[in-house]
Amino acid sequence: MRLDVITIFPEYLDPLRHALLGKAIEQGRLEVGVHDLRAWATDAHKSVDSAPAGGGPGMVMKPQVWGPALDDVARGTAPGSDLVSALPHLDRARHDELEGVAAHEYTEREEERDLPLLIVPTPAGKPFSQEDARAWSHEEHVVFACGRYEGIDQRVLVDAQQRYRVREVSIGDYVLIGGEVAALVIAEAIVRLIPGVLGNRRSHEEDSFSDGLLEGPCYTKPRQWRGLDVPEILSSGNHAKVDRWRREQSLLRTLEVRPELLESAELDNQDLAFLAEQGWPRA
Ligand code: 6GU
Repeated sequence: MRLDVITIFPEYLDPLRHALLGKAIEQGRLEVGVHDLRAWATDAHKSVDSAPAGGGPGMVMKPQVWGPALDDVARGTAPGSDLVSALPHLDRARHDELEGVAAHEYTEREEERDLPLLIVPTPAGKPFSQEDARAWSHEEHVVFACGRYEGIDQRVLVDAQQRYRVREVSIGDYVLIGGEVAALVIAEAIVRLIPGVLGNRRSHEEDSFSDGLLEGPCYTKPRQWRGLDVPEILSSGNHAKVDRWRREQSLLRTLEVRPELLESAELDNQDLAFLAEQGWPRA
């Protein structure tokens, strides 16, 4: 996967090079480019924003700057692009040609294949979900457009929609200063699902949300710590009983903190019987 971010605060994206994402870059499974939007500003002051049409507080990011920035970055011809990996963009392997990466069906039209997915983090977007992360982990090229101030002139998005697949997404019901931190959140959620990036495949099959439930508690050695015991069942050696206990812990936790998730979770008769003992569903 190639991942590009356009921002007026490139240093904000430094964490992309670290830890999990840094490992994916080293493995050749990920290339990252961070681009300073000001490189596309044309006036002497390198301004990227101006007063909102119709008046009001704040500033709006200018279409004349964003338009060419997106076009260059989408095409892989961005000047001054801060390449984090040395792999050249144009003769890169498709992600499904990389070792250990399963091929997947391309459902997009032939001519759209090489067009990037454009993600625009905004509190006015659709809620970003684990399902989105799973789908987007199969993309070859993802571009994040990080807006600051009051936002980006809407015509940039309308224009981009004619060529790219544009997704305006929010990471939660609160307001951030700009899209940078949200881009980091979304990038991490996507990249960890690229085959081979997380060592243990089972560990994301068991993630919270993968089955629509929250994960229950986990324990390790020692068996007793500060007077607190690891639940006895976990030392029983009975895998079926351990699995059932974990499932019930997961159901209990979901019932306690996110009961609305139970409405759409996949529950079997055993789950329903257990939840009934807990008084769910209520009346
Ligand atoms: Cl994606 N961007 C900004 N600026 N604020 C947010 C957000 C995104 N999601 C929640 N708040």
